[in-house]
Amino acid sequence: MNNLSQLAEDQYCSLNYEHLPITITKGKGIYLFDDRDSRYFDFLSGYSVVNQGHCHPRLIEVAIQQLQKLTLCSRSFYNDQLGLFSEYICNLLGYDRVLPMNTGAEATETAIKLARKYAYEIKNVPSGQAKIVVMHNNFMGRTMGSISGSTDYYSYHNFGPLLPGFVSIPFNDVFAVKNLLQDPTVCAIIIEPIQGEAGVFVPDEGYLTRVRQLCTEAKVLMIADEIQSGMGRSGKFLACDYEEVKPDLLLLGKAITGGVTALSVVLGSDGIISLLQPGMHGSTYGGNPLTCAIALEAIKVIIEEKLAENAFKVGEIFRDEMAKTLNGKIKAIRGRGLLNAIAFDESIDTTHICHQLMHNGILAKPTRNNAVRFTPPLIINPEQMASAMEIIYNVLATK
Ligand code: IF1
Repeated sequence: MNNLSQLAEDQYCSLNYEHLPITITKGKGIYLFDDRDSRYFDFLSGYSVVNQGHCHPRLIEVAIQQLQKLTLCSRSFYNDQLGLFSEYICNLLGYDRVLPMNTGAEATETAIKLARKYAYEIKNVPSGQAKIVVMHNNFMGRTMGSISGSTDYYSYHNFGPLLPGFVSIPFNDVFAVKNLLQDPTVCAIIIEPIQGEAGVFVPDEGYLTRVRQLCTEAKVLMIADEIQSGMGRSGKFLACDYEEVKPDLLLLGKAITGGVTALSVVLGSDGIISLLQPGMHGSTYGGNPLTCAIALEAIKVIIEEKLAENAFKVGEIFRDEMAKTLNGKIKAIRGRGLLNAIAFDESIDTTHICHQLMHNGILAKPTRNNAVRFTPPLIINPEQMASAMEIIYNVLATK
């Protein structure tokens, strides 16, 4: 039955999303509630945004306090939150500077601009010839630079002319990286340490280390897009932490504010981030005091509540238990921490699976390559995961 808000959304809002037929009215912790007050396990987390759980009390409290003081004043002036946030995140992750934007795509665009500045002003690449290496099946966002590096037809089709200067290679292929980095016009490589939308692909052990070494040798910027895999989602604070690899530019977004406001950041050395001087880059909302106050608290929640550690532990339970259900329909269980996906045989309709899961109290969404992502908030405990897995098992067993 369509309710009034669904009808209004269908009639007046853009049609660029496929919905499950459900109207969400409330979120709390690992649960979402619909307009009939039915409760669901949220196994999407807003696409890995509410890692801290929906409406985490510490985040709501900080937001309320800041809302009553100052929400935004532009970066034409200092504000009393941006410096505190900047110092905290730079010291936490070992970078000199942070450039605040709003969406992940804006962080990607900022990284592309920094990479090209680096090419022409530091690496001496001839003007206009800078190349950026991207991965097949990447997802960097929906803006023109982001989709110009995409290999997904629906992401770039009929949006031309696209930005030139992107070369795509297979993910998890060291030789492809080695070969391409021989080209002196290559200035950067953008890589998701775990490919999320592609279907949750974890690279071979040592791959990130080799990419780091090759980038260092070729003076190419290693840019890690941890917008989805970061903030504890992978079972470490950053997915790069599994190999203790430090990228030259680190992109974060999504869960950096736990879903309360929008914030993305680009972290890097002073020498790179300072390539953008006044008048070269900016954003109306970038670095606003409301989102900085919330982000500072959101990161502290992940650390103090040991959410990455919990994701590591509960994620292992999920993969181990679901692997026991491996049957003809399930091709693979992939992931790290609580960034997991079940890949199905091509004969299985993953959209139908997600509808069945919804009717049984679990909200999840498909990824590319006929998989369903299972990404609950990182606060989920083993008992709650066991209850959710029983539902997933029963739905999959009947398919
Ligand atoms: C949609 C996907 C996930 C991202 C990575 C940058 C961005 C994203 C690794 C851009 C954003 C979102 C976008 C949203 C759905 C969701 C998504 F299915 F699109 F691919 F999570 F897998 N890098 N991913 O995952 O960040 O500009 O959205 O803040 O466009 O449908 P954004």
